[in-house]
Amino acid sequence: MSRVVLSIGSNLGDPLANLRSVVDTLGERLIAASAVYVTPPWGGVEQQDFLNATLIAQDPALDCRGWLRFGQDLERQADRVRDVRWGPRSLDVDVVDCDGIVSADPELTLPHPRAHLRAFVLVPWLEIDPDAALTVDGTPVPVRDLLAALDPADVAGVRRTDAELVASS
Ligand code: A4P
Ligand code: MG
Repeated sequence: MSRVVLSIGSNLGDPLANLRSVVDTLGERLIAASAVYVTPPWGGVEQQDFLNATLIAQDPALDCRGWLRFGQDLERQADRVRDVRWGPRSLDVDVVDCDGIVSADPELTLPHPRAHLRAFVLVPWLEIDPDAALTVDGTPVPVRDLLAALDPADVAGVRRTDAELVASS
């Protein structure tokens, strides 16, 4: 059993459909999905804006490595090509946090080593979990404090859209 926070992003192909593919595959395992946000590219590569969202999910049959593979399978299904680091992609699924585990394993670093620097992860996460905390340098820090420490221009650049990931019933 594990509870995971996933950050999903896309800026190639049909970005909204690519994000929805993750939610559709999660099905009943989805606990919460943020709104969809338009976000300027992070990391210095000139490219189109991204659509990003943050999800919380739970699966009795998956451990944290299982969640990494889950994300990688979906990236493959979205025909993701790995060429430029931090470059354009049809789908990126990052494991932000898994059961609060801390690990420096390069194959699955937990929490995600850059999540605390990224408004496009933290803003949607705070929307679905106002009490969320992330371990940074060994200390759990409220996500709202991490956001307050970021450049306000970066935070303001993360803009909520009306798009829904989960079909409203
Ligand atoms: N890996 C280690 N830890 C993790 C983790 N917690 N979650 C390993 C996911 N993967 C993890 O990833 C490279 C390796 O990281 C994998 O082998 C995996 O085992 P990758 O997906 O092949 O390569 P990448 O995604 O191009 O590299 P990287 O460094 O993971 O990039 P990021 O950090 O995912 O950043 N700007 C906006 N606005 N929105 C975005 O979504 N995304 C990126 C990608 C850059 N800029 C962005 C966005
Ligand atoms: Mg990635």
